[in-house]
Amino acid sequence: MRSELYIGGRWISPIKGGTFDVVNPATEDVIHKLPAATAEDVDAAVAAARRAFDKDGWPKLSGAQRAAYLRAIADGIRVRQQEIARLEVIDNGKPLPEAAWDIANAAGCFDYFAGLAEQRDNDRGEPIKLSDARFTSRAVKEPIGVAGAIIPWNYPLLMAAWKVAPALVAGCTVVLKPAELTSLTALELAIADEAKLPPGVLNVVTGSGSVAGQAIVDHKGVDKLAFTGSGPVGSKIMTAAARDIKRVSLELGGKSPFVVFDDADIDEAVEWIMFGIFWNQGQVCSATSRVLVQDGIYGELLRRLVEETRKITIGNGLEDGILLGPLVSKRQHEQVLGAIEAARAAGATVACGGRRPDGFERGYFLEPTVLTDVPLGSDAWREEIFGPVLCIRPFSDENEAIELANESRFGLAAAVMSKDDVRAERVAAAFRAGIVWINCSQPTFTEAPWGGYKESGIGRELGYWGLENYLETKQITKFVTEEPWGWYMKPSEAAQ
Ligand code: TAP
Repeated sequence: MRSELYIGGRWISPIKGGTFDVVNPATEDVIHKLPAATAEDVDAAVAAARRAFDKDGWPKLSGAQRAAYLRAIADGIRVRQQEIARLEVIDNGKPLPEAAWDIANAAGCFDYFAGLAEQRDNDRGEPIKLSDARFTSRAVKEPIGVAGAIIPWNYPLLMAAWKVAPALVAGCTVVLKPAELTSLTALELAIADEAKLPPGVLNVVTGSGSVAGQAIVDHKGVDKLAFTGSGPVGSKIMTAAARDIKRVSLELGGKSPFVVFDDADIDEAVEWIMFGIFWNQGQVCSATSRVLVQDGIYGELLRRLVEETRKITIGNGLEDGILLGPLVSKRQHEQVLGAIEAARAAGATVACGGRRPDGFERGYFLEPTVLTDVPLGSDAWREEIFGPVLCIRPFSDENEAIELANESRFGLAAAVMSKDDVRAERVAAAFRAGIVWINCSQPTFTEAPWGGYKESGIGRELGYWGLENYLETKQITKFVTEEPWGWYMKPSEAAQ
């Protein structure tokens, strides 16, 4: 396990020398200590990133040259996939197969953006048809500059990859701050070192959001902020960015609906519903945590859902056959239990789960939970719980389902299940959400845009849209005629 900051291509101790504990959420043991960066360390990281961008030529490399570095990073991750996945488990708590999936996807993300880098070499800019034939014009894309990437704890390495890979391909340099709760694998991204990435192109600073994160947000040398996390911190970041007109992209939370019509296959629906809320212990921004089921199948579907939910194996993510690990931290565990209690007090019924499982005195474990009779005005129905807690209720017709689905300040994702494709497409079109799934929930592809409507964020990650997050648009206009310009207007022309 790494124990230093990665700045300017070197491993260094923080200037003021503080540390914070790394806790295994399955055992509550302190397993490591990491450096708590302060504003001085962030300053050094930004200076290194600025040098790499302004002087050392990272933005001037060809796409193919940058792609070679990204592919080397992807290979480096793959070579150590199992080892990194185990680090993710002891840091975040997720089951090992899920962690292995994340790490493979992180490597795939570097590969995918390497491909986009190569394609960009053929891009000479988009020609613009002007109304005046004496000029030609084209729009070219250029890197924004130094990107500050601030990421959460639910998909530690994968979230880092989603930001670092497109930023590097764009020609930006990066200062990355992982969440204090899960910094181990982000430091492993310094595989970049073995990939001979030029110094300063990627810098990783560990530390708290309020100190290290805030220092990145406030730093004049940072041109772009890319953030994933909670709405309140996203809002703070956007407010701070407004001071020096920093570019901002935000991927925030959600309370995503899953509408199941009564022509759906019940077993299939149950499987996707469970995947949509219990994967990663429900700590997923796009989790379909509000399920709406048409009344013809509501009773039977709920019965099957509770039956299957009770079968979920809970335990330390390193053990075989575990489907649900602990929540990430004591605070998160308390918050999710608190949200369940508040739901109960508001009138909801706990159909299953809702408490610490028997036999788990240590570790932040929680039973997968299904809540029914959740009042529409309650926090449980409206706010993100970010845990394995599902709210389910019946609906009678399509209009009611759409209305209930869209009645939210969030708009990250939404899902619909029906054998009637015309109806499913109609509902998909009616959803006010950035990611819509038909007959499934949660499949995520590096090639497709990811991001939310309304308070779920601004901008899109992944795909070409993710690359655009790190690009400025420049118009280059050329005067192409031999005719004199004649900047003065003749009185007769001015009158026209
Ligand atoms: P946040 O506080 O939003 O943390 C996300 C990242 O922002 C972390 O790296 C955090 O650092 C950093 N941060 C915090 N305050 C900052 C500041 N003032 N300036 C710059 N960076 C700052 O989320 P959380 O506390 O981990 O989780 C709280 C809730 O957010 C969760 O319960 C969940 O609802 C939501 N959440 C959503 C997502 C997604 S994917 N949308 C992901 C995680 C959490 P430290 O953590 O090191 O302090």
